[in-house]
Amino acid sequence: MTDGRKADAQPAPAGGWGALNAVERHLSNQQVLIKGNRALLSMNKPGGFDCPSCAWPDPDKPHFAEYCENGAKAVAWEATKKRTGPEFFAQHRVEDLKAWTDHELEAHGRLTHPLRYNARTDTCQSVDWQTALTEIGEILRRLDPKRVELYTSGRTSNEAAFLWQLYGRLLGTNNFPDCSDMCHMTTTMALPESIGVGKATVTLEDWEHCDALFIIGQNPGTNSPRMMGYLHDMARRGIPIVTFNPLKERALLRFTDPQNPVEMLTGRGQPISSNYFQLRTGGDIMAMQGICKAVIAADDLAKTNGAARLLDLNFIAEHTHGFEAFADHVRALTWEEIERYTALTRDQIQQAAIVYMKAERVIACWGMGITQHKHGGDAMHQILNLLFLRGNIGRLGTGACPVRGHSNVQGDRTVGINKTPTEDFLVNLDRAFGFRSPREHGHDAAECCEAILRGDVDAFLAMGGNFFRAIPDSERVAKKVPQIELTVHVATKLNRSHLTHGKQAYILPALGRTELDLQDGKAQTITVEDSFCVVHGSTGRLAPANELCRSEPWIIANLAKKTVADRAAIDWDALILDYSRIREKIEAVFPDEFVDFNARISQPGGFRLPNGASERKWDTPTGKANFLFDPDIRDQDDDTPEKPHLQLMTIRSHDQFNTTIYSNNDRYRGVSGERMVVFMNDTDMVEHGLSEGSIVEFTAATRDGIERHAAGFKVVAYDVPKGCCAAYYPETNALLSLAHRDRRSNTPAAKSVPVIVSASRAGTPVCSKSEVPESYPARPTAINPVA
Ligand SMILES: Nc1nc2c(c(=O)[nH]1)N[C@H]1C(S)=C(S)[C@@H](COP(=O)(O)OP(=O)(O)OC[C@H]3O[C@@H](n4cnc5c(=O)[nH]c(N)nc54)[C@H](O)[C@@H]3O)O[C@H]1N2
Ligand SMILES: Nc1nc2c(c(=O)[nH]1)N[C@H]1C(S)=C(S)[C@@H](COP(=O)(O)OP(=O)(O)OC[C@H]3O[C@@H](n4cnc5c(=O)[nH]c(N)nc54)[C@H](O)[C@@H]3O)O[C@H]1N2
Ligand SMILES: [Mo]
Repeated sequence: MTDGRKADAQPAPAGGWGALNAVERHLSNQQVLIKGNRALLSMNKPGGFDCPSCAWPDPDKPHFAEYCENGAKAVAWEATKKRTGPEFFAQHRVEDLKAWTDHELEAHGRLTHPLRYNARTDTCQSVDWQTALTEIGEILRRLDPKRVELYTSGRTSNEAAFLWQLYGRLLGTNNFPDCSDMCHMTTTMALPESIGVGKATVTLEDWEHCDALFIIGQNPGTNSPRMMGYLHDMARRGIPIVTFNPLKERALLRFTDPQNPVEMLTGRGQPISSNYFQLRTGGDIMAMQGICKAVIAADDLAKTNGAARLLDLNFIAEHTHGFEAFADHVRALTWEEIERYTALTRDQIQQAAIVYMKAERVIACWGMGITQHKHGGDAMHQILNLLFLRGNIGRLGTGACPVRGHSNVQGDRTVGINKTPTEDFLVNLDRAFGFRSPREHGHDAAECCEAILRGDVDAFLAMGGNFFRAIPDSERVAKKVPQIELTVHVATKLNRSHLTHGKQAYILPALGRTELDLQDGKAQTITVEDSFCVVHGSTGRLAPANELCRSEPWIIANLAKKTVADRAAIDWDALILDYSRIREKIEAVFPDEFVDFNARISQPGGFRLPNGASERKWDTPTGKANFLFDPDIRDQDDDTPEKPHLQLMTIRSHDQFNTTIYSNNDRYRGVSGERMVVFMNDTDMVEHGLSEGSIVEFTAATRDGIERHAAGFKVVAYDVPKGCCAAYYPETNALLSLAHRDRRSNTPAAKSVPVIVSASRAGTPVCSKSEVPESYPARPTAINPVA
């Protein structure tokens, strides 16, 4: 059921007792109360393990309990006592398991044995490691490497990712689809056009010194909850926090710090955003340009009046390129069009501009609300333009702050998971390992899906993740997977991608980050890179889920021995007996970034990778920071704000980590016990003849001749701008067209899926397996299954 989910003026604060209670509940649901609590205390500390949840950085001096509610859920989920072993698979045919929900599949527990699919019985059966790896190796040796895809999800460590890319290149391919291709790839591609690097320019020290913060299209209360500690502290110090988000996200309105006794006792919480601008989805380009227009107008006036200037003229002159053209562009925009595109008023934009102009040191953060749009990169450029106006980059307390998702998604890229590797990198790799890497560019996630649809993929190998569930057009792609010769998934928990299998299929059980990884009797340390480019070590402590679980580096090395042993003289055993040898190789391939790698990971807090823009060194073709804009693009998705359809944002609930669904609740949005909901604006509901609780279906309004449908969503009245609505991912992924994506990076435009919403027709099945239910089931089993 749902409760007062309409975000009113005084919503209950996020965090607080609700968060603490949730931690205990999730630990006890997984039967790991004592073990889990102890594990949590060593999380994000020197000598402990890195939180497997998000990529928010660890402070040099961690708190006693340096974890958050959602980090605790991630640990409990991994440390669970529940198991999914061979007996389970003997009892359940794969076809039957497809009817289980995402939650049910993973909640059954940790995978314990290597498994091989048996087509005759339609079950997965236990197989010993050497047999599995030998068979996989033999199949791969027969295949054309250009038709092999190696997927990486962002929990994979630097060490494993480095071996994974090495293995792929020894096989002969650069096909490295990666979860970041659906995430911050927009940032990786667009940010360097502005400033020469594709990563955050800020450090935690900058966070401590900034005096105004802009949060654009990001929901930290759920997705990077440790960021809330900083927001809470800033808000208490009176530092303005300006939020742009179509949804009123509760933690950005008011938050109770669980470590603050007074707030915990009074239950009042701290207001977080000083200004909350509920813009239309896709309206960020014009919102940012509107603020720039107001700042430039104020500066023009100051110049006329001989008053103190508002722009940082020195920075603009010395460090930037293209200012005049940009200034002329925003001067020429009319307020009428800015209001129309953003659904904000001129006055609201002026308020944001005033906050910006009053501040000496500004940081701007963004997340999926910016990156997952057709013109996401163009929106990002406008955020950077705003920062440039007053020199808010490369100076203490200022900078660009994309907040990445998975805990090591950034590191995986840094160490070579890249479909378009540079020649310099390949030369170093070839020299370090004595072979010649393929030069032909490979596939990203979208291109991998297209290749599957064309029938051009013979093997799909996944290092973690839930690819066939997380991708756009998930149903269309999944239908083609059975034609693939070989699918292999290295995983901790069973998910829908494993059931979406090729002709020959294997599931290989991996150790999680929290677990002790013993090689040659010695505990191994892996490394990760956080969102602020800091690399540090992580050493698992918990007892492995099963003695047959293997570390990702072990699995890759042993697979390599069975597949590519003859292609280069690499002592794979030596590399995995001591991971510091893998790091020596990483250093050899990336001598500038990883100098003294092994020595530096033992220093508290790790070390920061070089970042030119944070020192005002601009590695761009102009040698400057570039003011970029495209005069023809005013909206992140289409050319006009008046659309015949609704723009659907596909978002995360508070109780999920991507496709991992911890529960069907979304505490901060007042939803409990269900995920098949759509958040709609009152006026849109009336115009569609709908009311609270109506059951609706979506038809994608993409004009590519392909029909895309999803049914069985219950309408929830919500404070969201007219024309926009929201529903959860991955239940909506079948609606996304593969072609609807950021034009630079191919990142799916998951935050603005054009949809037509209609009441479920009588007799139309809500889901493929059941009739329209009287009251909506708490377990929406088999709704919109992938295969
Ligand atoms: N607990 C938990 N933590 C996570 C994850 C998780 O699923 N659960 N996922 C991890 C991953 S991989 C990632 S990438 C991050 C994702 O973290 P976020 O970047 O926070 O991702 P989302 O929740 O998908 O969307 C962010 C916000 O964008 C807003 N939004 C939608 N469209 C627009 C728009 O057009 N403009 C603006 N300004 N805002 C818009 C939405 O209302 C939402 O609040 O979190 C990571 N951390
Ligand atoms: N519509 C829509 N689609 C989206 C998004 C959206 O906002 N809207 N967001 C996109 C984003 S930002 C991302 S990052 C992708 C996420 O896509 P993925 O990274 O592919 O998906 P996850 O759900 O994070 O993967 C969960 C699985 O990872 C496995 N796993 C967990 N820990 C480990 C480990 O330590 N080792 C190994 N080997 N396996 C492990 C478990 O089996 C688990 O089932 O989805 C994208 N898809
Ligand atoms: Mo992500």
